[in-house]
This record gives sequence, C-alpha cells and structure tokens, in this order.
Amino acid sequence: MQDNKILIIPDVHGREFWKEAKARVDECSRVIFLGDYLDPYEFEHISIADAFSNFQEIIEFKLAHPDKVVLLLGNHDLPYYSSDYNRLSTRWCRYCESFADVFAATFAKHKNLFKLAHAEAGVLFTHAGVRSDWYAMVGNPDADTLAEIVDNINNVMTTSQVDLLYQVTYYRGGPDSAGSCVWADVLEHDSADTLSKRFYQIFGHTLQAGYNNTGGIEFAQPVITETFAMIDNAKCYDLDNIIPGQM
Ligand SMILES: [Mn+2]
Repeated sequence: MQDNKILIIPDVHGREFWKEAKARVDECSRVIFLGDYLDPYEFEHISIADAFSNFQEIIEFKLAHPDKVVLLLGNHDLPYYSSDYNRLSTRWCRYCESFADVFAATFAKHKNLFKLAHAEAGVLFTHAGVRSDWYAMVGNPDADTLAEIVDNINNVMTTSQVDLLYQVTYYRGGPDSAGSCVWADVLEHDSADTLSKRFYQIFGHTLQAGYNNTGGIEFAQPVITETFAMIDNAKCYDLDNIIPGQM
C-alpha cells in the first residue's frame, strides 16, 4: 500500500462508478465521497430502488472500512438527513417524496457516518466548496486553521446554525448572496477567494455534462484550477492527479 493514496468520489446519484473504490480500497489510504448519493438524474434512467440499494452498498462499504472511508453530505442528502434542514430545498432537489421516509430512516440509523467537511493532505473537501463570505458566518476565513475550518463547518449541523446550509444564490434559484458549502455553484467560486488561496479545495455539485452529436448526454471535463477542483463528472479521481504540480 502506498502511503498517501487518496481516492475521491464525486456526486453518486445512484451511479455505480464509485465501485472502483471497492476494487482499489487496499491500495488507498483514504476514500472520500463528496456526497449526493440518491436522487438520480432522469436522463440516466436509474430507478429509485436501484439508487437506494446502491446507497446501502456505500454504507456497507463505509462500515467495512470505517476509518478509511469518508462520507460527506450534499444538498441532495440534507433533506433526508436532517429534519431541521429547510424543507423548501426539496423544490430544487429531485426530492423523492415516495421514498423520503425510507431514506430518512437509513440516514438516521447511520447519522454518525456522515459529515459536511473533511481535511486531508492540506486539502479542504466539501460537497460544493467553501466561499470566504459564507464561511465568515461561522469562522474567520483569513485566520482559522484547516482543522478549525472543518470543525466549524461540521458543527453547523449540530447547532442552531443549520439554516446557514440553506444559503442559495441566484445561480441555483435562491435569494442569498453566498452559496453554502452544499449549494455553491462552481460559477460562484473564484480562484482569488481568500479561503481557496489558503487551502486547496476539492468539491463536486455542479454536473459537468452536455449534449453530444447524436443528441445524447455525455459527461464533460472537470473544472480544475490552481486553487480548487470541481470534479462532478461521474469518475473517481486520485488526489495525485488533481493538484497542479503533483501530476
Ligand atoms: Mn449532485
């Protein structure tokens, strides 16, 4: 096993590409899921039942490797995960009303397996990336250590601050000025952002896909910059292959 081999799994949405992690788990020191396990896209024709059994398999994978596997929460997970989270969000989430109780019970049973933020190798991992102006509501983006940033973000879930997660800008149909760490669109991220300049960030959330010549939909390239990588295109990524200078 290599010392520091980190595998990153962007938005799942019922897809099976994450199973590469199962095949490679012995060579990895960490496997980090960026969240959004359920609510498949219509164009992919994945049934809700299949998406749910896929999610259960991810939970089993985490239980089999509790220290190695990290499960982050995305905007599609929070309506099922937290009854305190703003239910209005279901309007924009392909929220599955008919299975919502089943999904909520599964999250509730495994509540402690999930979190909002993770740091590893000096990199900040979240579902949608952390903007300085959003983080300023829970900490100091210019001074906090990476460990403090992760703690402050994770604590949002367990305090009265949970509403901060439902900060959505006009890019995603919301009225707020700063998208949260589960809602910020990739277009809201700026390489000059104070926080991104201090800590490299890796996140998913903004699907990279488009129409091909025959009218079908194909996944497109990730958005990789000098200060962040947005990798929501249904592929597993080795950290070594993302960060500029380490390729
Ligand atoms: Mn997603």
